Amino acid sequence: MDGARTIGVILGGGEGSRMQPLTLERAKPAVPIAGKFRLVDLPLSNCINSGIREIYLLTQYSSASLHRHVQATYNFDQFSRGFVRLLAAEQTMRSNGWFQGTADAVRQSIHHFMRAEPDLVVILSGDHLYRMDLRDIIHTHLETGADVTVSTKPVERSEAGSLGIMQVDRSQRIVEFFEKPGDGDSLTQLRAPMYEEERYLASMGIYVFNVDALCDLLSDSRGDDFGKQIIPKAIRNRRVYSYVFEDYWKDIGTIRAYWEASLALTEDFPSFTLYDMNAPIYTRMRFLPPTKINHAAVARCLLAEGSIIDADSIEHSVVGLRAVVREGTRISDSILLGADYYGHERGTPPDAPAVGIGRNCRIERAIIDKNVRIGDNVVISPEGKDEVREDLCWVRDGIIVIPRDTIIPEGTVL
Ligand code: ADQ
Ligand code: ADP
Repeated sequence: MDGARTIGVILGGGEGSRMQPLTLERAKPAVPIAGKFRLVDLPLSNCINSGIREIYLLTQYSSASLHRHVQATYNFDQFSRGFVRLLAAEQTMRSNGWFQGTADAVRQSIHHFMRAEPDLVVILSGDHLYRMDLRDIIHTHLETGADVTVSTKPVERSEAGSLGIMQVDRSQRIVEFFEKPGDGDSLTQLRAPMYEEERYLASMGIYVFNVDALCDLLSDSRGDDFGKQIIPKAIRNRRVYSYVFEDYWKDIGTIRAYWEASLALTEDFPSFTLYDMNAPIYTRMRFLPPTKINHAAVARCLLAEGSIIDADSIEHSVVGLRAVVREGTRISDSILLGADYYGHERGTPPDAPAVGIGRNCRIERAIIDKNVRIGDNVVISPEGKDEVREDLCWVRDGIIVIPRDTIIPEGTVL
């Protein structure tokens, strides 16, 4: 890494409340994406493909599911010094045992990283869909002699209000930063000077810090968030530069963003490709059989392995691992997260439908979480519904979500 010893620190997620019910029983980084991966596989793969093999993953709560996934997937061979270490808030107990924000998460865990004696600390978010060669930002960081480099992306006005927006001088040094300025007039003054149309330079929440600068900025206990306090403070006292990233990048912190980004992967030529074998996305090896389509009209779909499909039609959808869809069922604009097993599991009521989706169902604009059992003739659609939070379904952002392990009896109309 240009001679600098670099570690990666992934912010594994706060409460994840905007992703509920998907995050009711699992940490946000463990949320499945693209049928077979988990969100955390993206920053982890970016680190590994960029030669960063000492990685810390900070989580608010140590979910068993995240542990299993990381331990089963990221085992480096004994001759490389690589590891992925999970650090959960409760292990570093402050008064209430929770990280107060992104910077506080790093502050409370920093003593673990310092043992690795890094020169540079790359801080990444756990809920972004993108592919980035981190060697490029590190190279820029070293070349400019920055204390901190913020990865930035030019965005339209419609997106700018909810991101950290900055102004740079000719040398790309950041001179002003406004965390989530909203839609007000202040935005007009922030237009990115080097872009012709109305575009703004947004922080991607990805930072490279010289280790001394990071320790110093976190040393007093003021400022629990990078965006709100630490980056503005760094701009006042330190050399902070922007590194512009022009490729695909999406923050997928809400149900809507998750649904849109997932379905965008089914386009003929998606903006984010899963097929770049120079920088593959790693995940757990499962040794599943191929997906079997007995009967179905399938178009614009991602199908993960181990599924059995007898449907009438599946369109513009993502079908996860071990999904079972039975005869006559029509699915569109939906994400099925699949299942951990086939058929009946011990402990489920004997008269409950088998795991998967029954016959002659209609499912649209839905996210069906794992191990859901849907009987025959069920209709699932968000059409005409406002926000709902019930046992059988949640409706958020115009999408209907069926929580994990839910049993939906035959004939139910949701
Ligand atoms: P947000 O994404 O809104 O803005 P934040 O909610 O602080 O910032 O989360 C950043 C990342 O850290 C996310 O992956 C989140 O899950 C994780 N995280 C949040 N709280 C955490 C905690 N207590 N412990 C561990 N992880 C936690 C930030 C920047 C903006 C920038 C956007 C780009 O502040 O300036 O524009 O990212 O997405
Ligand atoms: P999720 O994607 O919903 O977070 P989990 O990670 O909990 O799912 O489950 C993934 C895999 O781990 C499945 O194969 C499941 O059967 C298995 N599994 C679930 N609970 C346990 C457990 N307590 N011990 C061992 N394996 C488990």
